[in-house]
Amino acid sequence: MFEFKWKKVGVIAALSLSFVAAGCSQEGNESEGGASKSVSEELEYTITGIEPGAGQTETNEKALAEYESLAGWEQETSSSAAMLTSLEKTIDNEEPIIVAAWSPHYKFAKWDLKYLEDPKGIFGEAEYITTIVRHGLKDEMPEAYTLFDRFHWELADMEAALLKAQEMDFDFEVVAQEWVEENQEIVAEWTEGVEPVDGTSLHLASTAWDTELFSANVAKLVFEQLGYNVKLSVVDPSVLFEAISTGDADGSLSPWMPATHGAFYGEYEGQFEDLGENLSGAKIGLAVPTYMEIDSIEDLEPKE
Ligand code: PBE
Repeated sequence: MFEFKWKKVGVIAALSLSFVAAGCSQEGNESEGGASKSVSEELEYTITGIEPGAGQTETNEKALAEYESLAGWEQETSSSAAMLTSLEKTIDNEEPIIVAAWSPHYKFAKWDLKYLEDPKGIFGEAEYITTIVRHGLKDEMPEAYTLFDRFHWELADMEAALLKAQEMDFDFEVVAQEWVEENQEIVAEWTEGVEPVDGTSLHLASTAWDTELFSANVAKLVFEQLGYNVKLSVVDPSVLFEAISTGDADGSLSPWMPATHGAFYGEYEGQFEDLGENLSGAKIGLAVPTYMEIDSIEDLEPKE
């Protein structure tokens, strides 16, 4: 299993995006005949997606397959950082864009965005983030199991932490450190009655999106406070489910359900234990800047 620094990935993604952006200048919104182009035409029937391995990338493909209005459309995948760079540039120029979006995420605080209505319910109503642990953890590491079971964030707290991270160059170790210092009451509730351990190894798996990097780094600190020696692996969702199912990793606070990671969850169901949600009120979908006049996925036009 590999580990990597998110910041580095962000920089590489942003660099590769600037090549793409330099290579293709936006066309004006007049077609050759002089008639106004439709939004769909201006978008070149393309949705700006994120990582190929993201749960949402699959869900977007499902939407492309099931909406007649999206027939012939494509999803351009790259990375979340590249998507955000594109979004920022496009908004600066007041041009149209449709992005893979999810919340909680700072993009909704930073820019005026709206989710497109999804009458077919492909993206589901609301998502929650759940905690999963490997089979056997309860008997072998009951203290760790109790902590995994107790971790929980209020949506507003999570949103505040993500905004802060954005201002702090996404240094989630520091953001988590500060959150733990400022929220000792919550940490005390989580750790109440849990016996400290003496250097027991614990392997935490996380995906690389902001919410999860925050919760995983907080969990790591809390486990460390109790004497655990924590290894944190940041991996793709498919690898994460596999790692918990094989027992390679002990637990994770990362899966988004029911829509985002439902397929991975189903594939490994029965091979891990689900301890229930650690955050509710999440959402995924397709979003556009509010200056765009469309409101629904069905307002788009299929490619001829
Ligand atoms: N996300 C954010 C992830 C999970 C968290 C929605 C981009 C995904 O699609 O896998």
